[in-house]
Amino acid sequence: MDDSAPHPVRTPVPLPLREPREPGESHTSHDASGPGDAGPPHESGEAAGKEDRGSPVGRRVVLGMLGLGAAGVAVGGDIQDKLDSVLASVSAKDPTGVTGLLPGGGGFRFYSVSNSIPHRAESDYRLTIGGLVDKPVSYRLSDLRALPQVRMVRDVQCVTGWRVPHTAFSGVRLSTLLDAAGVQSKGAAIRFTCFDGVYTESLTMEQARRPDMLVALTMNDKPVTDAHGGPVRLYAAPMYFYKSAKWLSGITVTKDVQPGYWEHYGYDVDGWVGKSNGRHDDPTS
Ligand SMILES: Nc1nc2c(c(=O)[nH]1)N[C@H]1C(S)=C(S)[C@@H](COP(=O)(O)O)O[C@H]1N2
Ligand SMILES: [Mo]
Repeated sequence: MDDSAPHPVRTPVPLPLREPREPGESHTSHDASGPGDAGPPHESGEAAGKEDRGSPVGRRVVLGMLGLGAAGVAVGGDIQDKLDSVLASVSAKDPTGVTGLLPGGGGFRFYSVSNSIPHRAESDYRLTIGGLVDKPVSYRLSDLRALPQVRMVRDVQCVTGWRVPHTAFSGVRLSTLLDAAGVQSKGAAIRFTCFDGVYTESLTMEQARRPDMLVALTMNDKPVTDAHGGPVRLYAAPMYFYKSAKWLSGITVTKDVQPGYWEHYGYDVDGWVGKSNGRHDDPTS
């Protein structure tokens, strides 16, 4: 671990200024993670006032708890459920946002820019499609499950460097939902919103209509967990993983691209793996 590098989440403002990065990862020129420390203000007042914000205690708890989770892998069982509750308690203590290696997650790192792991019961979940469409609609999870499902296996690539090979996602093609909603001619982009109340993402209409853009209901053939953004997350296969908005709750057709959360901090709006953010990773699909 390289402790000499400034740790991105240990800052005096109540928001992660850039994505937390792996221990030891350097902070230099090809830094794709944003324009530096000039972060915009954070709307969630809840996290801001907490005394233990950014304290080392939070970090120790994260590591300790994740270690506990890793032990759980060996015995199998409801590891993901345990992990979700573990991460929930951890993130309550570290409102700058939590990242950690997910035990049993094959190398996935957990990210949430909100100070929690949002949970939505299946029966309460809704995905609304609106904006410049002829037929705005609100889908229940059961409605989404009843639509044609597509399964894809690709690598996942985060812009901070980590990559998880051969990850399966399945769900409904975004294009299927857009067709059903009837996109109006002036609708040229999509804005995604999330029930964490903070995160947003965007795609152009052309990108959104690609066959490898999914509204994902499963990840590695199990329902998307809370930690991974369940019950429904976006899976933008050919793009860096920040495009894959977790806890997806809204799809709004807009006239122009409205840059998403990380894009306000300098990430590329067109987040093609290997062709953006100054990176040269192998394509994921
Ligand atoms: N709602 C929401 N979606 C999000 C994020 C987030 O913080 N909040 N982080 C993004 C980033 S930067 C990454 S790398 C992936 C991480 O997904 P994972 O936690 O399933 O590994 O989610 C993306 N989608
Ligand atoms: Mo990321």
